Amino acid sequence: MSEVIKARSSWAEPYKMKMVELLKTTTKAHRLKAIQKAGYNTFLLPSEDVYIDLLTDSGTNAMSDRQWSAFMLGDEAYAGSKSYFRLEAAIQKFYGYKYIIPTHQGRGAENILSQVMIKPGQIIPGNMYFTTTRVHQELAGGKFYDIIIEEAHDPNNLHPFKGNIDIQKLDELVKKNGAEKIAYISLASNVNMAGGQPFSMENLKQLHQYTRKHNIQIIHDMTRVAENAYFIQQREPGYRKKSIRQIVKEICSLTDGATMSAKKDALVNIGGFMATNDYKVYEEARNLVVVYEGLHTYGGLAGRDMEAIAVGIEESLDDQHQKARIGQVHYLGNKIKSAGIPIVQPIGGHGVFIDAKSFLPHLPQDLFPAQSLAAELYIESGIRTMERGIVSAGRRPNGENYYPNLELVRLTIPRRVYTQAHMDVIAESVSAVFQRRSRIKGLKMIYEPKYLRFFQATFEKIK
Ligand code: P71
Repeated sequence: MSEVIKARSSWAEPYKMKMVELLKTTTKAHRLKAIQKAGYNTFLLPSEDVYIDLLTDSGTNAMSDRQWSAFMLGDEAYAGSKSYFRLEAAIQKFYGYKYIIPTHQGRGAENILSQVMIKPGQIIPGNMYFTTTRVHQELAGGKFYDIIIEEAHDPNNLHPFKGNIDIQKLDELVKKNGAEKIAYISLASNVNMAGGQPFSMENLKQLHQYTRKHNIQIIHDMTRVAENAYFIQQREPGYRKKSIRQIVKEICSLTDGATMSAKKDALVNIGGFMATNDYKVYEEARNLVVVYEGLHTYGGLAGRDMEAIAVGIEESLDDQHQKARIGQVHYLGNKIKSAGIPIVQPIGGHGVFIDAKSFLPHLPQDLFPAQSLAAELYIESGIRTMERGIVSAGRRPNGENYYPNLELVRLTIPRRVYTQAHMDVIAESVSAVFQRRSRIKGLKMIYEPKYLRFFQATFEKIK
C-alpha cells in the first residue's frame, strides 16, 4: 500500500470501471402491476422490472478484467482439463484443503457431501440453518440442530461474533446422543441467516479442540469465508496485523472439509466445489459427483468457469477489496440506522438486514411482515430485496411451520457492482416506506411449493 493511501482516512473502491450496464427505471403504476403479477414474491419478478437489484449477492458480482481474460484460457476438455488443475492448485494454495471436487454451485456440493457423510438418523449440529444446506441434510436422512450462541437470535445484540457456536449446547447434544450419532459439525463462516455475522478464531479453536477429543469432523460452509476473515482482522485481539489471506488459511486449517458457493466471495457468476482432507470421503464423493454433476474434473462447470473461480479466489483475499466491499455495506447500514430504522446489529458482511418485526410491529408473523416489506420496497422505488423470515424458514419434516425469531428483509449488496450514490438512493427509499409503515397490511399465502417454498410461493394482499 502506498504511503499516501495509508495516511488518508477516506477510502475508495480499489478498481475503476471499464464497462457498464445501463439501468432502467419504471413508474409506480408499472411496479404495482408487476409485483401483483409476481404474487408479491420478489423471486418471481422479471429482472427487467427491477431498478437496483439487492435480491442476492450470489452470482451477481462483477468480474474483473483478469477474470474475463482467464475465461479465454478455459480448457474445455471433458477429462483432465488444465483449468481443473488450476482451480485445484488455487484451492490448495489459498484454502489448504487436500482434495477438491468442482460442482455447478454450492448446493451441488451440499448434496454430494450430505449423501456421503450423513447416515439416516444422524444429527448435524450447526451455527444456524441455511435453506439449501438443511434441505440436503434432511434429504440424506439427517436432522439439523441449531447450536449458534443465543445472541445471534437477537437483532439488537451487539456481540461482535454472533456466528459463534455454543460449545455447551454441542456438548449437551454429544452427551445425550453419543458422538457416533453426530454426522459432522456444519460450520458456516459469516452466517447468512444471522445477518452476515462472523465467528471468532477463538471460538473455532475451541470447537476444533472439542471435536478432536470426540472424533467429529468440522465441515465448513466457506461461502463467505473472506468476509468472516475481515471481521476477525478488525475485531479480534492479535489479528490486526494479519492479512485476510493468512486468516482464511488459518480458518480452513482448523476444519476438515468444506462446501463452497463460489458465486459469493469468489466473485464469479456460477460455480462451487466441495473439499475434504479425508481421502475416504473424497473417494466416495468423486464417485457420486458423476451421477449428479459431471466428471470429477469439471463437476458441471465449463473450463472457463473454473479459471474465473481460481482468479476470483485470489482477488477475494485482497485486504483492500474486503475493506471497500464491507465498507460499502456498512455505509448503507449506518445511513439506514441513523434514519431510526431497525436493522440487525452489528451490521454484517454481505448486506443490511431490516428487522421487519420492529419495522411493522402491528403485523403478526402469520401475515408475513418481511415478505410484505420486501414487496413494499419494490413498489416504492423498484429496489428488489429478499425475505428472510417465516417464509424462508419453511416447515419441519412433520409439516409444522418453523417460527424463526428473526423476521428479516435482506438488502444484499453484490460485489463491485453498485456505487455509493446507489446506496444513498436505497437508504432514501427505505425511509420513504418507513414513513408510511402503519398502512402496510400484510399478506396471505395462496400457493406453497413443497421444497424451499420462498422461491415460488405466491401471496395476496390483505385488504
Ligand atoms: C443467497 C444464496 C443464494 C440463495 C440460496 C437459497 C435461497 C435464496 C438464495 C446460497 C448459499 C449460502 C450459503 C451460506 C450455501 C448456499 C448455496 N446463498 N451456503 O444468500 O449463502 O449456494 O446458491 O450456490 O447453490 O442469496 P448456491
